Amino acid sequence: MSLWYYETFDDRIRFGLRVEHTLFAKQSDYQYVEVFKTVELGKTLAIDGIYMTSEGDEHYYHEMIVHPAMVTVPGARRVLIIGGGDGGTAREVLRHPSVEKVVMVEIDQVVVDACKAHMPELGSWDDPRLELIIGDAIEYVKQAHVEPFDVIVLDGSDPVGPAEGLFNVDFYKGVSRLLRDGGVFSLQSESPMIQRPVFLEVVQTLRTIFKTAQPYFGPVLLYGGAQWSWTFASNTVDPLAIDEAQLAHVEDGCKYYNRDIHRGAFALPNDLRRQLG
Ligand code: SPD
Repeated sequence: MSLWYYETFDDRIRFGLRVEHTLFAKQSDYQYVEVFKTVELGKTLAIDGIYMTSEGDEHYYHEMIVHPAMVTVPGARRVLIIGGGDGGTAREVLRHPSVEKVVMVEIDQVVVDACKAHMPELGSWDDPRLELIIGDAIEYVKQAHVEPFDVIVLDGSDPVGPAEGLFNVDFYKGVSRLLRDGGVFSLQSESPMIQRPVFLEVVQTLRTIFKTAQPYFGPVLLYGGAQWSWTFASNTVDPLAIDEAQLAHVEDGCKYYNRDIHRGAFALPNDLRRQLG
């Protein structure tokens, strides 16, 4: 007998992985959290039927959501992570020695506990620079009175369930309020192939708030097997202006990201260029 786990995209596409066994499954106050072992990608986290991360390909996603922003802010010291409960984004941020403080606001303790227990290699949970706040990031960006951040990373799920409110103009305004001048906001912005309307909307909405919002692209097999996107938003920073010192600290330790990937990832295909105007 074989067991498969499928993510279904609006009843149009199904992406499946063969499962060896389940490690964890629990309904939290917010969502259904599962960790299971797949043949192709090893231990895998899914939430509400949506693949989140896997030990086999998490490096593509986490390196790409973090480093393009981090290497363009010389001496980035304070970083806010919204979501990111599996710990992979924080791990990549903490590889930058300039970082003194990472605040991570994740809504679901169950996700953190499941990943600590079953995918502990994803996180750098014991790093004293990491402050984990279990709470609602929507309220945090509205209300927090803290020193502004050099880099803010939004590592959320698709725009359904608790992540829905992370995809709108009010939320992005809150992020902009917490970002210092010269800071960068990076976020996952869905698949330009499978979820193009959402992708376009994210980029276009960000462009109403930030002077620059440039999508960039890379592979994440787990997300439907198609191309994935992240977006770099800032009022002052050019995404291609890499700070060599900042890059030097992390480039050799990455499995996917490097300076050539950085430059190439921002290339915009003609159809998207036309659609984004
Ligand atoms: N389609 C799923 C998108 C999920 C993006 N975030 C995943 C969390 C990895 N840290």
